[in-house]
Amino acid sequence: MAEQDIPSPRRGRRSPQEASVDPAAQAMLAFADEIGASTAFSRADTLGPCNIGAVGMCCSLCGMGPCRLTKDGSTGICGATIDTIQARNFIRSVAAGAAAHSDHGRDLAFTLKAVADGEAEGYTIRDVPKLRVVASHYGINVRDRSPEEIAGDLADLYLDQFGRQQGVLEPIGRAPVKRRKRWEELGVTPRGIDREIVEALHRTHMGDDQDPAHILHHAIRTSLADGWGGSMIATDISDILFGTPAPLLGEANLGVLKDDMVNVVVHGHEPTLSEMIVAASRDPDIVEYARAAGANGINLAGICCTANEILMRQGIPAAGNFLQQELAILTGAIEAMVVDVQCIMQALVALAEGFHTKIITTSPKVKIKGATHIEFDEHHAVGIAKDILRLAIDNYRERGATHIPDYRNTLTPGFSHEYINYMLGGSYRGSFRPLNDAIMAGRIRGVAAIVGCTNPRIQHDSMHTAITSSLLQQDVLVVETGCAAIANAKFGLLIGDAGLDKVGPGLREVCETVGIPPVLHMGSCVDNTRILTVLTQMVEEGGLGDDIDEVPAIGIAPEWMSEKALSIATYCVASGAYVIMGGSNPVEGRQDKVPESVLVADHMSSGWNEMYGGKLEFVDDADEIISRTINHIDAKRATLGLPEYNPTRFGMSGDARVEELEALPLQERRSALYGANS
Ligand code: NFS
Ligand code: SF4
Repeated sequence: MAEQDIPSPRRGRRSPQEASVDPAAQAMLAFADEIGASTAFSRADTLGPCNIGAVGMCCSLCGMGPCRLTKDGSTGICGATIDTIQARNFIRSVAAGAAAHSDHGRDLAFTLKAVADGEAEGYTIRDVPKLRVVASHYGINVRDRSPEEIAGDLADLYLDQFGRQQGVLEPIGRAPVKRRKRWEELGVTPRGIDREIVEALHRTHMGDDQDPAHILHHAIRTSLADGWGGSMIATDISDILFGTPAPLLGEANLGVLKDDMVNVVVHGHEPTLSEMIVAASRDPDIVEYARAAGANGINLAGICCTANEILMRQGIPAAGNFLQQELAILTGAIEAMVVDVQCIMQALVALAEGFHTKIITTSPKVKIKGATHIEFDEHHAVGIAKDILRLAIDNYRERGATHIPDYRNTLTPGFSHEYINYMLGGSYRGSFRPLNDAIMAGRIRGVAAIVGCTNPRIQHDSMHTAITSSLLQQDVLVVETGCAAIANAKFGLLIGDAGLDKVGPGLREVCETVGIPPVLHMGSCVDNTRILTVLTQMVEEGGLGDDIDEVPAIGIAPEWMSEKALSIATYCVASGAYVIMGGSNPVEGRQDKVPESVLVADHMSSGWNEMYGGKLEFVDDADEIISRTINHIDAKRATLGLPEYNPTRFGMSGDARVEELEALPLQERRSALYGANS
């Protein structure tokens, strides 16, 4: 068919199958075409990325520009070189990402403080043991004191981390000793969270820091203030207030929406509001109010990291990841989409106008023109949550036809580092020993953290699922957070033994013995700090080196899009990890004929590798990511003197052998078990 003959909505556009590998998303994209609705997918098709900006060859930091450095040797009006521009753009992204995570941590610290002071109705300290463990890290007296007293001190200490001017950020003390020493020697130990972020902005104002390596050095420090600062604070306090996750049963994908119920989708990041909405949705008065409106009750579901927060603590289903926020609206089944901060598309409001769905913004920091704003305040959370639900219920009668795609899968999320420790050894001898032993013996080849977003420029979920499946077959244990975890949950890789036939024999044996899925869902994106903690505990357990950069582990964000992902990547590198980002490469642009040019991409890979034992690379091909991952893991094994990975060494897993035997006729089974003469 000639281009001009293709019916207009499809011209120059990917088919639903090309746009996503998720059948639910495909169904909704087909429906979007049918009704002529625009989505991020269709907009990505019609609006190609700027080929200058995408590769970091454009600066817009002052009014003399924007300057496009497309010619070899060209500079900005001020003389800024391409390397300076790339380093400046990069650190600005890291600063924005670190700010987003850390401001989320700050708000949780304020909530903890309000709870300690008895000023936050509805909230309690649900995990007192964790509160005591965390407070003890910082030398806060936990003996003979009430949880509220301890929480008050911890909240003060955490709030103090943001405005600190000097010294060392306190949570840094939780990193391995060798790592902390290295940071100190290199001068990247963060002082105060806000200070590092502000300094990143100051340094990149027109006419400041113009040495690319020097700028990138501060990018490391800024990111550390996120990973070992703001994000870690967010994870700690979320666990203390809402409970440390442990495995439970959940569901993921758009099929969790219900035709006969009031569907309320919570989308964004902070658990403070979503936890209250969960509680309010179980309130008998609210349930009765929903029934009076003719519905069979209230059905809550999450999108993005809010989904992860309430999925792993409350078992509330996830309707989808980042790219499914618009697709959820298209079902016509959502009475209210309640959003707080981060990863919320402005397009939701215009899209929702075609349906009855109300978009409700709740954060004092985030308003969207045309949305309903009901401001959240942790001092009156219960009442606000109920108001929001009543509004949703009142909207139920406005609902028209629905198109809920019947796809969902079960998963077992909730693998906090505390739970991993417990599951490997039980209450009395909880430890990482069995994990370390399995890696040392080669049953588990290594560990990969697959994290981050989905991005409409990449076939939705395709890289996440392809890389995860391949690594599992090669006996790599996979831990996941964020939208990556939701992606693989939808494909059934996060549930008990369902996916074990697709897993290598050594890893399968470990999963069967311990009773875990081969992919461990560790939470939201701020919870990537749980991965830092696991790596630290693996190092402290012994046998895998004495610093994080020696562990056969890797971090991968195959479909990244947000600046938070760049901050996470940078703090993981600074902590000693090899990190591969799929998709677009913001430091790709080069001027090959500039001899003195310090190429930013090279600095992030070989330069940082020398300094931190970790490196950052952008690779857009799934097979290439897989082969670099395996090579890296095997090289780390070799350096540690561990036996070379051999998939046949341990034979089949016990369960796989049983299955094989059961398939044999009785006589053959006997001889296989007891020898030919039996
Ligand atoms: Ni992470 Fe969570 Fe998803 Fe990306 Fe956005 S939801 S904080 S940034 S898109 S993984
Ligand atoms: Fe151009 Fe320099 Fe201004 Fe950037 S800072 S826009 S390179 S003049």
